Order: sequence, then C-alpha cells, then structure tokens
Amino acid sequence: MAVIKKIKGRQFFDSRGFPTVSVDVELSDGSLGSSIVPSGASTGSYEAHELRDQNDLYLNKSVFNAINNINTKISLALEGKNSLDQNLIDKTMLDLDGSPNKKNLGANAILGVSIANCKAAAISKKLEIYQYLNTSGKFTLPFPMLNIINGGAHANNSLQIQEFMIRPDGAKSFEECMQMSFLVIQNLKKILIKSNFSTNVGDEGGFAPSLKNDEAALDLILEAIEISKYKPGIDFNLCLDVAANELFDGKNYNMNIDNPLNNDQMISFYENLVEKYPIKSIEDPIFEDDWVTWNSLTEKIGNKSQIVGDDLFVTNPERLKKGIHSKSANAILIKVNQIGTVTETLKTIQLAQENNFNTIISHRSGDTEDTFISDLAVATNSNQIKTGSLARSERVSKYNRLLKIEDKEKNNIKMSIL
Ligand code: 2PG
Ligand code: MG
Repeated sequence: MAVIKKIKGRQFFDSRGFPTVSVDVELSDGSLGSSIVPSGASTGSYEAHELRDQNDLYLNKSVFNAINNINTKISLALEGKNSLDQNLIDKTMLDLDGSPNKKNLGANAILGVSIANCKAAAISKKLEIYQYLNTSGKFTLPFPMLNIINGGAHANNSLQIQEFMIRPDGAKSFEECMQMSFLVIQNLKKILIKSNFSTNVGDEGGFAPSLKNDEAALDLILEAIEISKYKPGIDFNLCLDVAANELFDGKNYNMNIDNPLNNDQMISFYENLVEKYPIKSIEDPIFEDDWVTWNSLTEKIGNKSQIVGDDLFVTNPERLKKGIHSKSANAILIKVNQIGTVTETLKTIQLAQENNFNTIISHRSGDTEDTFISDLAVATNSNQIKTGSLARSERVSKYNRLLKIEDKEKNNIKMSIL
C-alpha cells in the first residue's frame, strides 16, 4: 500500500497569467504526482466553486485561501490515507468540504489534490496515467477538435461565436490528425495574411481576426481546407462552440448587434447553418437553463450534428441525468474543474457513455502545462478531445502527449469511432 506522506499546494500561474493552484502529492514509497489546475472565462453558473481571494495585489484573483486549505485541512485529513483508493481520497475531501458546490475548500483546491494524487498513484504502480485509470488495456485515441478561429469571450474581435473548430474525421491515426490540421492551419494563416487580417491568436491559440461576421469565419476555414487539398465534409468537418450564455440577454440572443434572435429564430439559424456548412458538432447552442429549446433543437438537427452540453451539464452527473431524461443533447463536454474531482469526472463520463452520449474531454480557456486530460481521454475511450489550436504550449502539450501515447502503444491503439 502506498499512503500519502505529504501534500504541498503552491500558487502558480495559468496561460492567461492569472494565479492558479498547483499541488504536489508525495507518497510513502517516494512517488510524486503534481498538478496545475485550469480555469475558464465563459463559465457556466452551475460549475463547482473556484475559490479566489479578495486581494488588491492580484486584483482579487489570487488563490492563497485555496492553497492554505490544501496545506492545512486537506493535508491533515489525507495524510496516511491509501493513495491507490482514489474514491476514498476524493470522498474524504467532499465530506470535509460539506457543501454541494465545493465552496468551502474550493473546487480548485480539491481538484488539484485529486489529480496530483491520481498521478502519484499511477507512478507508484509503475503505470502510465491512462493505464492506471483503465486496467482493461483497451484504449482508443480521441479525434481532436482544433479551435482555429477564436471569438466571443476568448478574443477581442468582432466574432460572436466563441470557437470555430476543425475535426479531421478522415484521419486514420492521431499523427495524421495533426499533420492534416497543421496544413489547414498554415494555409489559413496565409489566407489571413493575404487578405490583410491579423494573425494574432486568441486565448486558445486560434487566430482572432476581426471578420465581417461569423459566416465569414466558416468560409475562410472551408477555403483553407480546400487549398490544403482536403474535402470538407469528408476529410474535415466543422465544429462550433457558440457559448450561448454569453450572447443571451434574458430574452434574445445577440448573434450580431442588429440581429437579436428569439428561441425559434435560433433553431432556424442552426438548421440553416447545418444545411449550408459541414457542421457536425454544435456546443452550447442555447442558454444553460432553457432545457426545452435544447430539446427542440436536438430533435430537429441532432441526427445531423452532435449537440454538446457544456455550460448545460457542467460535467455534473445530476444535470446530465436531467439532460438524458429530457433528451436535451446527445453529447457532453467534460471539464475536470467544472466538477472538481477525478472520481466524479469518471462517474459522469461513464453515465454519458452508458446512455450513448459522446464524451468530449476539454481544456479550459485558461489552461496550463498539465496534460492530465490527454490521458483521461484515452483512459475513458472518449471519442473526442478539444484542446485549442496548434499554438501556445499549454494547448500543444496536450496534443504532444497524445502523440506520445500513440507511439508508445503502437499497434495496440486505434482511433475512436465517431
Ligand atoms: C468552453 C471553454 C473551453 P472556457 O466554453 O468550452 O473552450 O471555454 O474555459 O472559457 O469556459
Ligand atoms: Mg464551451
């Protein structure tokens, strides 16, 4: 048995330069696991609570209270406990916190410890993290959804839709996924330069040009796919994250300044969009509390496109159950910090897969060099991962980790089925 010997939390910084939680968990056999917690910008209201301090020096962003909780209360409760029992580790923290949304200890404190413990346990067992989390030995690689044009809350530009992604559905291996996407991204850059648009990138590494409107972004991406000699709809499909919470004013959706759309108009807007473009995935098309319109949309276009709940489900099994029951979507985005422990994340993924929902493992817009989510995608045989474009090391590191896993597993691993 490997027991927890020492837990040490520290304040680090994420990719936006905001403070975040980092944790080292050391075991009695010397194994050491470390984590750095990600953080969102377009957050759902039902996410677990991210604990931040009132502190002028860090503009109320510091996480010293969360760190203090790790180094005192959590350490005291977990030291001497069996690290290999992830359930026990996570449950002990949940009980210690005692609130429904982890507001007392902070979901950022709890998640940091949960992931660092999981990594330490894997090291202790001399296993890769994906092997430790799935002992069946049956693994698949996820298709990447690369966010190559950034808008909404992730970029300071004219685009309302937050993420314009490509998914290389024609690829036969993860390496080929990246090679194909590389070409499209480089060709997109050339087109932007030629048309005098900025090639600066947004928070997730995608370009952030100020284009005329959202459709112009889709047209540019199609052009880049074609110039790269790939076929839209076959080699590549398009995926969107509308992040509709950000566009909803309580009544209408501000899809552009002089065009507010009501619920019915939003449904028609998406019906047209999936007719016109090879869009195979739409995330958060509707506000997080409007289960009814989510259901109508899924009924109308769910057979043509994946309808993905992010802010709707917040990786929470209870919200997912409601969504399964009310047929509000057919896929779920999985973000570890929305729920706050490894155990609960695995439980949500399992529930989704048992009910034939696609699972898409996701980064946050404020992310870090921690590549845990790549292992999580492989361990859970999730068929998709979204972790930004091929730029910014906190994004690229996740893709590099998947390349490494593919290489290590060689003939033992295939791409998932979409
Ligand atoms: C999203 C995410 C990640 P954020 O909305 O899906 O792309 O963004 O982390 O800002 O919530
Ligand atoms: Mg989203």
